[in-house]
Order: sequence, then structure tokens, then C-alpha cells
Amino acid sequence: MTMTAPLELDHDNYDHAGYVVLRDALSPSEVTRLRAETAKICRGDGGPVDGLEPAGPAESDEEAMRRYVAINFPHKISRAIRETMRHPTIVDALTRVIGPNVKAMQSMLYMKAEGKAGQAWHQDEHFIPTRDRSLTGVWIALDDAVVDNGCLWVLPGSHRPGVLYPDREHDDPRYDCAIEAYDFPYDEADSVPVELDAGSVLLFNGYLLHRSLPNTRRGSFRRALVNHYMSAESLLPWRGPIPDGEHIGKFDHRDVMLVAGRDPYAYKGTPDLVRTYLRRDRDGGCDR
Ligand SMILES: O=C(O)CCC(=O)C(=O)O
Repeated sequence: MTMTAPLELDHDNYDHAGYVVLRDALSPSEVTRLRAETAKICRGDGGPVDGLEPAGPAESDEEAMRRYVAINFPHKISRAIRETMRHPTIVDALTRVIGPNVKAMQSMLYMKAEGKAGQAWHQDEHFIPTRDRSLTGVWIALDDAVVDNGCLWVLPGSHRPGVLYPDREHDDPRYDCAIEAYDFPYDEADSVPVELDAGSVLLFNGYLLHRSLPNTRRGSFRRALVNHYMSAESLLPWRGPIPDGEHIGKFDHRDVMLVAGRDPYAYKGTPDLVRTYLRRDRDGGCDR
């Protein structure tokens, strides 16, 4: 892991807009390593992934990656991903927006090949509720992410009221099966695409409204590693989205990884609860 100089982080702008871009936070070799890891995991050679069919010897890495939109909790099987979650440049920025004590609780690895759906408007705190509103997303581009391959879009400043807007199921074919937020006091016309070069990072507040559109670029992928963090001081009453629907860690989800400072709840331990699994793909229908 290369140690890079801390990047400029304009705190006022982060507080105002709800997000900041860390340009070239990862080196080209770190991106190359994560791309290779993505192919290995999709082939079934990176460790157990619930729902994944191992690729045959005749299948190329591209074919293996094209089969799936995303894999949840890849850090549970991948050292390269755990190391990226502790990347010094990213952790430095996190300590400046969250505080000295920071833990990670989830990772998602997107392949998002051409034709794969995006995700409707949502706020990440809806899915991962912290007690102190410290949830912070770190979206790492592993390919250049632009509008036509389905980069993220944000509604700047939408985190500021600290309100979780209503949500509902939807039938919009542009988006995957996850719920959509609605009835928020922002105009979609004011949203902005966050185009990133591979290796750059979008760091964003857990209340920020964001979405992504489908990948419509011929033959492309829009790979990204997305990790979530919060203050180590907060309990995490998170019903983890594990495939069998069990509610894990009802009051304080502890399958967490400390990335900075100290964990005041270390005495509770960090049980290994969550498994790596394939994200449900709209192609298979949204069984509602
Ligand atoms: O990368 C995407 O397409 C969606 C990611 C997202 O919305 C999230 O991580 O909350």
C-alpha cells in the first residue's frame, strides 16, 4: 500500500455540499490490484460467495464479471479489499469528517457491466442507521466513472436537514430492486453527476440523496468499491442485509473493523457474522 500525502479536504465545502472528491487517492497499481481481485472473486477463486457459480476454465474474466452487478461484503474474503478499507489517504479524510475513532462495517464491489441497472434515489443512513448520524460512504472508482456508464449522481446539500425521506418500492426499469426515496424537497434537475477517474474517491455523508443510472456504454464495466464507515463511539442498530433475512446484531452490530483510533466497545468483541453474497440483480426480477 502506498503512503500518499493527505489530500486537501475543504471541511466547509464538505459540510455544505455533503460530499467531497479525493482525486487520485489510489495509485494506478492499487487500482490494478483491485481490478484483478474483482475478476478473481467473480470467477469464484477468491473465497466463498453465497449464490455465485464458479466460472468455467473457458470463461474469460470479462465474462465472469459480466454475470453479476455487485457483490456485498467482499472484505470478508479479500485481504486486498480490507487493506483498501484502511487506506491511509481515505482514513485520513474520514478522521477529519467523522472524528478520531472510525470503524467500517460494510463493503460492496460493483462490476456493473453494460446493461446493468442503477440504484434509485436513496440515503445510506436509511439502510445503515447510526445513532449519531456519522455514516460516511467511500465510493472508489475502479474504472473511469462517467454519465453513460452509470456514475453516481448527488443532490448537493440534501444531507443538511438530517431527515430521512419516505421510501417505497418502484417499477422503474432504470433501477435495481432497492427502494426509492420520494417526496424530498429537492428538484432532480439540481442533481449533479460525479464523474471520477479510476482511483479517485467520492466521500459522502450518509444523509446525502444519491442515485446511479444504468450502464449504457457498449462493452464497458463501471467497477467501483464502496465502503461504509461511522464513528466508533456510536452503537450500530443495524439489521444487516444478509440473504436469509435474519436480523443480526439487533442492538449493536459488531462485525466491524476499526480503521482509526480506539474502539470504546472493543470489550464486546468483533464476531464474524456476515457472509459475502451476490447482490440481487434486476434481471432476475424483483420478487414482490
Ligand atoms: O454505485 C452505484 O451504482 C450505487 C451505489 C450507491 O448508491 C451506494 O453505495 O449507496
